[in-house]
Amino acid sequence: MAQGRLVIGTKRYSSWSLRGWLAVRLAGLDVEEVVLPLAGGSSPEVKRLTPSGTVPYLEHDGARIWESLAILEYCAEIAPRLWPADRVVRAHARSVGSEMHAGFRGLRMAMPMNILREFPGQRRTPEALEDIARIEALWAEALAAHGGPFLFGAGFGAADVMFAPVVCRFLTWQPDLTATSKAYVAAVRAHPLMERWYADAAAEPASWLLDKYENPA
Ligand SMILES: N[C@@H](CCC(=O)N[C@@H](CS)C(=O)NCC(=O)O)C(=O)O
Repeated sequence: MAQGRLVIGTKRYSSWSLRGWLAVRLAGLDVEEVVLPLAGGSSPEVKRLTPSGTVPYLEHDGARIWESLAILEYCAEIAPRLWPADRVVRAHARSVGSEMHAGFRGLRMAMPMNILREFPGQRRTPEALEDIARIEALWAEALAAHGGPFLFGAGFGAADVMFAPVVCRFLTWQPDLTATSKAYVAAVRAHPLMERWYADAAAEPASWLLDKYENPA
């Protein structure tokens, strides 16, 4: 029997859910997955099933965890390899992960996640471009220091989990990126868990589609 459940939003749109789901799957937690459609605002079903009224939300072996970063930290206690082993490198990885969690609003507002669509060249607001420049700089620094293909070396880790939805946004909105960023985007997209997430999204009901994400102005 499963040891708990992970409540997430539609895999097509729910960027925060992707983080929680990747962390849980990388740590190998045995939890039932509850996937809910989103309403593009506050959904009653999300409110009913979660303490914060937001997804992702994890119940596991007596623990109740909301906020994707807290879920990631919980998973990393079970699977410490998610963060780099070295204290100094781990501090760097935690910094970039926290910067993602707390920021990049300009990018998030302009270029929402819709993993099954492509809107190349659109929504290049000054705020989004400023965020993208910062993201590319921090990716380049980590990739150069640790040799890639992931931010802190060979393994897909916690920092990559935090940036996976950004990769999805870049694949949809296709801003101009450096060759280094493009290689990183390709490496993340090719990870087997990302393949699974995209396939699951494609199998979701058409009734879950939201016009504001399918037909952006
Ligand atoms: N900071 C939170 C944000 C979670 C969040 O805003 N999730 C959105 C969906 S991606 C949500 O649940 N919105 C409420 C709703 O759509 O009903 C986290 O990291 O988990």
